[in-house]
Amino acid sequence: MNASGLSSPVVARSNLQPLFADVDWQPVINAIAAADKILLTTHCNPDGDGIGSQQAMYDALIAMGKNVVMHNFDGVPRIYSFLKHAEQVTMGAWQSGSQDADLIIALDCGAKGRLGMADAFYDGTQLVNIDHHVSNKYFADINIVDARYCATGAMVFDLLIAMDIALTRCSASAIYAAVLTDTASFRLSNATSAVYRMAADLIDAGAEPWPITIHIYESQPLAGLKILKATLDTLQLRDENRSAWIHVTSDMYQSTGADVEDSEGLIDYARSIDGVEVAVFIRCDENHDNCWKVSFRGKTTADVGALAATLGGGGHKHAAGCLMRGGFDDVRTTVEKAVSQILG
Ligand SMILES: [Mn+2]
Repeated sequence: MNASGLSSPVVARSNLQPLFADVDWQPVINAIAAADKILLTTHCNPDGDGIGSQQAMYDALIAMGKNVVMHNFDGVPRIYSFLKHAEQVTMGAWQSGSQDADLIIALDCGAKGRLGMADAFYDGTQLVNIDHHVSNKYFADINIVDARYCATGAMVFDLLIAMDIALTRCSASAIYAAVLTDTASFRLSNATSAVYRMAADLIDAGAEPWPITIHIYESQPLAGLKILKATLDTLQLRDENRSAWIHVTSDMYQSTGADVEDSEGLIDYARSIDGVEVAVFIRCDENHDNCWKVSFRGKTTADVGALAATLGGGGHKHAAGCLMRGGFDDVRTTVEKAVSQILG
């Protein structure tokens, strides 16, 4: 996709309908108007919604002539680096005083800790929280939290309309990427008719569905397929075939040349099996020995968020996780017991 150099509005603003006309964006609009320098950020281990929302906001704010910077603790995943302003994102831990923004806008982030910055980082800086997670902690000075939205990117769509900022090919593509990923390619129940209408507006503004899909879903490195193969070899079913288990050890990362990003989404294969209610993915923590990241996915009735909470983690009903320490066999046994209990 060639998104560069095309910033002229394609869709007349007056033609755009917000998804939800009752959201009061005025506090955010006022904060943006008053700010000299704005920092846009999203959660650790960012997904397409976090990155897409950030990219679209950046595009809109620089069009307004604002001084804007972007910083994510974990930067931008490779598959979203095609978005026009991705290279502007800085990454890593920032210490107190290392940013001089007077307004921070956190996008798609349910809790302050998930931004990955020390608390001192925010000293004296106004914080805005724009998010669609039902579990949002309302951690900011201004909180626009609305779980009716399928994606934070869809909230940015409505904010741009409220600010009377036209969509560009760049912002439309970024919002499309956000919505594409958070609706599982417009397949989840959050993909309402209004979301499809918004997608049509985005396409009219220059978002190209297939090139964007190629970047996000059809550009896997070979190592990604190798880790998929190795991981599927670990597949086991338990609990009368209602739980599916896969894992990745550090040896498997080394022998395939894959990294953590390559193993994102592998758990979906485990969940996809007919009759499986809970999928479990255990992978080594790349930074710590004897430390394991355990991900859970539920399909229908099982509440894996509650399950993860019993193991010291958390999340949503159908997607959750926890961090566990110890040898693989011990961790696995502990998790097996917890899963068997909720599948009772
Ligand atoms: Mn999201």
